[in-house]
Amino acid sequence: MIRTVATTAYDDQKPGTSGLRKKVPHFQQENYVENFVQSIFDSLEGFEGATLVLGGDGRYFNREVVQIVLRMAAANGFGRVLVGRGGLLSTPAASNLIRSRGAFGGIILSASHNPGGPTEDFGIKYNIANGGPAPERITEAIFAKSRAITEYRILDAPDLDLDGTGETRLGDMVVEIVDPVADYAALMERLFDFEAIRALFAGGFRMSYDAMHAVTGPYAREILENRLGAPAGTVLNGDPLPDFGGHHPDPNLVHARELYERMMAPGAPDFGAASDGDGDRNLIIGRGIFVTPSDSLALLAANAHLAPGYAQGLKGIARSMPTSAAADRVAARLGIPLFETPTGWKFFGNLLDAGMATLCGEESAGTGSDHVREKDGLWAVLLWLNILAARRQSVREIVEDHWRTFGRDYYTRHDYEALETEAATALIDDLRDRLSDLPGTEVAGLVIERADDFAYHDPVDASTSERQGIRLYFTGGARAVFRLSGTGTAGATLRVYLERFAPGPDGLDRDPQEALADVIAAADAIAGIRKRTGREAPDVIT
Ligand code: VG1
Ligand code: CO
Repeated sequence: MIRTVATTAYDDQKPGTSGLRKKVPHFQQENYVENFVQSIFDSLEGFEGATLVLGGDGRYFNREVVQIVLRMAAANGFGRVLVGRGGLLSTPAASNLIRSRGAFGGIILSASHNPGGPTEDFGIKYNIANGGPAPERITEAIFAKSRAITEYRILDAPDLDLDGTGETRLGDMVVEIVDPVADYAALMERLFDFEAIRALFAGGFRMSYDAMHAVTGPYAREILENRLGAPAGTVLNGDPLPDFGGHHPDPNLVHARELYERMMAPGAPDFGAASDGDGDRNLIIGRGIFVTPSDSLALLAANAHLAPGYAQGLKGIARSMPTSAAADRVAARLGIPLFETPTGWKFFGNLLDAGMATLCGEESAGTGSDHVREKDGLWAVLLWLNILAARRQSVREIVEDHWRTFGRDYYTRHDYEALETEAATALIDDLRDRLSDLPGTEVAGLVIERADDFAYHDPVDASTSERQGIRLYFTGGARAVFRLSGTGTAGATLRVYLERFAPGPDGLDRDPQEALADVIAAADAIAGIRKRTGREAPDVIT
């Protein structure tokens, strides 16, 4: 029986950089999930009888919300829901399923790299038919609906058993439980030279892949160990856990510390990698060398032709604005366009759909291509493996060769987490107010040449997105960018992105913090970070 339930609107269901993210107890408020899911459906048209893809990263509350979404999808008229076994789907695997099965859209349950557990984070995101995150036009409509909602529709039915595969029915709707890994692994086999990678492993190449007790464990075991012949034990922390073992499933030098130390120790494996909670980010570490995500994007672009899926070359490269200019140099060399977009994968969708870009990347350890419409952690790891198999050089040799060819973009990001929202907002607002006065200012030995607040004009649909980050360009080519995170769930997080280009051939092997010391000092002096936040140092440096 379909029930229409009266409900009261919440005023805080505004999707951020990547969906709605809140603490679990917040989501557990009466009808909070139902309101948001109904608001998604109410923002869409024409899904009667159509297919919805559903899955999440397995974090605490995933299973309960899967059951709610299933009953609501049935009550709202979907014809079929494809759900990953156990309610699991990595974000890129969900994107692939939406595309390959011609679904109307998908609901992905994840708070990505944020911790999980009864008092930690949860998230809900809607993806459209191209497999990508809903564009701002839709997320704004969802928010508007959520503020005015008065009722939702749900089917009265017991919970479904999600732990087998196959079809069942929920009212008039078919629920198809699929193996979350199979289609995704098949897609990877089409893009990469699995023969060559198998030969690499057979020759004694050693790798450590840290799945961080998050969703990629089963994917990595199947692809790396079963299909590519990497020795058992290559995948570490491979069982998804609702609380990620109590850690942050965030593949950076702070939260993937163990992997980092393993890769820096004597006798380290040849290659280290990790992914995040929902499987869309990647961390790449060679023996004794960390590859910054911005460099990784540039390197992948310069070498992508070595993988069968990209042998035809790239149409263009897109990167988020705070990502370093390393990829720009590769685009220039290849004679292809480079697009600079706001932070968040939703801005790449139009470029990918229009065939204007093939590779995309963000400084936050996200890289991907036109094979899906999300960033894709394992995809990046496999492209690296394909390149290593083709070039038969170490990660260090490949990175240093890249720097010699293109120069090096020294890069770091400093995060100040859980700040008082008012102080953080004031810091940004104040910078914005001073933008026109800043050029010509000298600080920490650097002179500001240009300052602006990034606005993006989408070349495909002509939409505009403003206030996407304050940029300061210094004479000599250094840059500092300031923006507030749109994924946090506690207070505000200030991100400060710092970079400087070194053309080489000398000075290519400095420590980034040291190479950027004056830019860091200038950023602090101009924005008054320490003074305004009361913090002496960033919480996370990547
Ligand atoms: C962060 C990253 C951004 C990424 C987003 C979602 O956003 O900076 O590059 O696209 O997370 O990634 P923000 O607004 O906190 O800076 V994920 O892996 O959390 O879906
Ligand atoms: Co993620």
